[in-house]
Amino acid sequence: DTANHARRTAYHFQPAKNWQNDPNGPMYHNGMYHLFYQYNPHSALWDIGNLSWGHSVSGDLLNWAALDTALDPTSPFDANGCWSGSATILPGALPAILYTGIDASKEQVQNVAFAKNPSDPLLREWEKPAYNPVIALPADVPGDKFRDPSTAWLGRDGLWRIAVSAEVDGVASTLVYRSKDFVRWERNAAPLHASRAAGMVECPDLFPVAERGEDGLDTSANGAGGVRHVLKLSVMDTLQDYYMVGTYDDAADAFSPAEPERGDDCRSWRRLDYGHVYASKSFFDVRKNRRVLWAWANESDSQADDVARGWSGVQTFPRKMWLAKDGKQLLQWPIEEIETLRRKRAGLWRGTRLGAGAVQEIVGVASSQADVEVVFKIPSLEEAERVDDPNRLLDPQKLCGEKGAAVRGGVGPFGLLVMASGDLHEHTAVFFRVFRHHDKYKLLMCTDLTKSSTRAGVYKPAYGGFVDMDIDDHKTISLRTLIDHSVVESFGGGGRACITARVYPEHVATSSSHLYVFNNGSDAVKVAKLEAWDLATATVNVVVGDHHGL
Ligand code: DQQ
Repeated sequence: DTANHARRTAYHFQPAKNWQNDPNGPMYHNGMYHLFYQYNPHSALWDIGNLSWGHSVSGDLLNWAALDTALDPTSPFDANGCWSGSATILPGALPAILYTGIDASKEQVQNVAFAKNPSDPLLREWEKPAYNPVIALPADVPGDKFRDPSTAWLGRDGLWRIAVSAEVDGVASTLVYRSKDFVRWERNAAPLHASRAAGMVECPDLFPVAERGEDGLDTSANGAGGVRHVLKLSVMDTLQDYYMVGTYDDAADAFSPAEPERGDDCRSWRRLDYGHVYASKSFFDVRKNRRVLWAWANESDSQADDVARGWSGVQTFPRKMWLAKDGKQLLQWPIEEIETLRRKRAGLWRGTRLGAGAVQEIVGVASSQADVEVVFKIPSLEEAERVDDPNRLLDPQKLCGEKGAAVRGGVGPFGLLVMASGDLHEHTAVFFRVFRHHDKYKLLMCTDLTKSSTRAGVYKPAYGGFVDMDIDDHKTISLRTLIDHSVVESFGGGGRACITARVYPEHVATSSSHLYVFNNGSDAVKVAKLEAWDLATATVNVVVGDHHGL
């Protein structure tokens, strides 16, 4: 029906139909971007035994053409599923994939696959050598807890390394394997990371970042100085992705965290996104010298809805990722290619003042498919809400739940109302709020979904995170929000805090969506600048004759 059709995204990656989850093996090769993804070719639901690698190609990371599945569960070493993995481009421009197979006896093993014809620009066919698995299940790891090989990196000793997730003696571990030829792999005695507390971790990603500047680095870059590393882990317990910046020593294959005080339970590391994304994976884009991140954002309505729609799951919009000047946090930003989709523009340019209770519509853009950039100026922090008990500042999501967009504050809540019905009955609020504990200020960012849909049975939490910046120094806070039918993906403070949410408003069946800027604090704030663009519909795996869009 119309409401269901309206959920389909216009520029966030989706297959034409069916279930997708983790991004797999992203790479740039021979002038083409490749994205593989966990895919169930048979239905809109996840099916433990039926996962294939879907495969799409793109020249610009915006428009995608769907190819046949690259890997299917057809061999003894993956008969029960081709699970997540990564791509590495071997010397001689030979792309290789390492992935987890669920073998005929339902045990997790690591397999290799090579492009059958590396000069085929589309890399359509993949060969799974009969000598697989290349890494059998170790004796000290349970059969269902050994998976998700990372992209490989080369050490100075000329050996390839990969990280693989495993539970070893009840300890969540990120194992390192080394190989000379990509076929015979040997496990290091010491894991790269281990935590007794975290539960099973999945989809490890270890990658270098430059100490200065926004350029990305090849996954094997290290040593020369000016290089730090990031370890990203996905935690099954919370279904969240966490990361730590640090240094990686390839002589000992050891990772030293920049913030050891956060401990080894990665659930107290930094969050990649405070909304709901999981199983992220990055790759080095040599075409534009940047590191690009993909992540899966699942549906938050019901399985019956997924079946009725015929699809489930999207990928976040590709994000460029680099190290902030503080050397501790990553900055994330939508790749610049999105600007080519920008069409009609609307906005506020002349320093509009938003007094207490202001709600101002941004007329001229249809807010279901848009890109919004806004800069707020905070004239004074005088009225910031005082918090005496510092424990109240420990759980930002809880704070966003208690203090939603409708709860009056001092400095904030101010921000955007997106995907709003004309009567504001339905709206998704993306906003900031400043707290003060003694002489320290804390900047909270929230995406409040409680009013996002009038429908029952949809998960409508308020997501939140603190933006790690000195708000009293800057007195300025930026917000970028990408709106795409059922996705609201926001970047606060220049990409310091990201919140991705899925929304299912009902009004879209019968009317268009509106966009507002608001302030529900007692102190006025200023909109230094607000620009909003209608975005064109990209060609994302569409079946010819089935174009939807504006
Ligand atoms: N999804 C894959 C696994 C991975 C999990 C299976 C993470 O390989 O651990 O679809 O979402």
